[in-house]
Amino acid sequence: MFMKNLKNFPKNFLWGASTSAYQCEGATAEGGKGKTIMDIANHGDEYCDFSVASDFYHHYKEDIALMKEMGFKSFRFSISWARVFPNGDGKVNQEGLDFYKNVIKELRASNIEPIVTIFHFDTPLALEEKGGWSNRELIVPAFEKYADTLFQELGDQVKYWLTINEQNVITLSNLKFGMFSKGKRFTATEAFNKNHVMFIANALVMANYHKNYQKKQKGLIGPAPNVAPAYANTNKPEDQIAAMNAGVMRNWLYLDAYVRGEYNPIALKYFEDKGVELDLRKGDLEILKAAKPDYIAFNYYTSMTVEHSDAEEMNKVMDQQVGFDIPGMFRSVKNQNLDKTEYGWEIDPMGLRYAFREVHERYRLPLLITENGIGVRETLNKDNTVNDDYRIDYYQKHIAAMREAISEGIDVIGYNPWTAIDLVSTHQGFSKRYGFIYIDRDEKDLKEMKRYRKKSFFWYQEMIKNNGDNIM
Ligand code: BGP
Repeated sequence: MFMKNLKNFPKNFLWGASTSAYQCEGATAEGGKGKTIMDIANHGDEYCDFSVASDFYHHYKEDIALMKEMGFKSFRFSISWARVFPNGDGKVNQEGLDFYKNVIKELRASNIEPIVTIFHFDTPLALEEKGGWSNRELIVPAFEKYADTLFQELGDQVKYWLTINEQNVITLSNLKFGMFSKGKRFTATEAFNKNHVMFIANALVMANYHKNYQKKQKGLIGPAPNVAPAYANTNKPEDQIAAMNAGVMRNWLYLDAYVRGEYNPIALKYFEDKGVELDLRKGDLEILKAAKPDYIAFNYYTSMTVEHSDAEEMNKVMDQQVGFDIPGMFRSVKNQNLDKTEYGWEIDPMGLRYAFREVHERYRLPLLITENGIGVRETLNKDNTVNDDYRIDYYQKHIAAMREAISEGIDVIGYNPWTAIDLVSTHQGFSKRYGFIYIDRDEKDLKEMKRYRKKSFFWYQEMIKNNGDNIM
């Protein structure tokens, strides 16, 4: 876009795409799977639930064949905790484990590197009913055991592990919408203590992998937050401080704990001022310090633009994914310089380069994109395809920005946008489509669930064939 002398993408760059279990698998009551909080989520009559989704559970071979045809080098997907441990704890469900073994076998046979997320939003219901991430004594050992089982059973075939998807979005949603708790909003003390429990669980799992598996299995492990750069709305100094605050509360609080094993001091000051009582126990900081990720995976959709605010109440902006303002620290506003998707998410390819630079400056670890994409209402045209030129344009610009970051010397190891196949959006049903592959179903009418290649399918295929050399 703006740069001379672009570097090429590395030779073994992981070009692929992403999904998550509850959004694509369906078969929620098959194969011995237990219920998760997503199985009882209800986002209104207008939208479908997650019970059938893209029926990946029954179509995985066909879907992986299409990924192979596109030339994927990697595929990032998540394991449903309740498929492996129906109650979240207790006895392993062999049938559930076998499903993932088969998926991984199919990927390996297609020369596609599996990138596996251990936890992507879908807490087993049996654990949630006993407090979920608020019940540290219950959930931390259960999560450790679940992850350890995956390392033991799948670790010889998996080289890229991701611990927790978007812990920052979970925490900020708990504060603002209660997205993962049937609309129950948590107090700041509750939300940040759940978050702390996740930090501990994440660190213990990473440390276990490093100590007991890494040498033999030669894999890497890291977290997968959602990173959004924060811009100040004006050059007023107080807006610049607000942007720094937003960066901390949206990104660095989480990454500082994962990578440096410490709480960000600005976040601690906020906790103090707001009366957030963190249940920090003896030995916790040692646990955090003892674990350091091998790489940082992050999801990037958009940036945020903010200004100073003394407000006590949450900003009511809901048409923007990143309207996660924190009263007293920053307030999100619209960025007049950016276009938006039809769902109101600002499109900011240069923000991706900005995010790469910030994360690289702070942590100096290899970086992997695990989500990036555009959600659009789409229909199949008469030729059985979708002319999704907007998606091609979106990816073209984001990949160009990533190439610029690589040219600036940043170690980026792969790009796995959202998503390979159409699937159910986290809270806006099946009509919000993100895939390279169209799945012919409506919100309620499942039709035959046939798969069709969108125009972007062929564009991505060509791009991967050229290893991104044609993107600038
Ligand atoms: C991320 C989640 C994904 C996915 C994506 C798109 O936050 O990790 O699971 O849902 O956003 O969001 P949505 O489905 O709301 O459009």
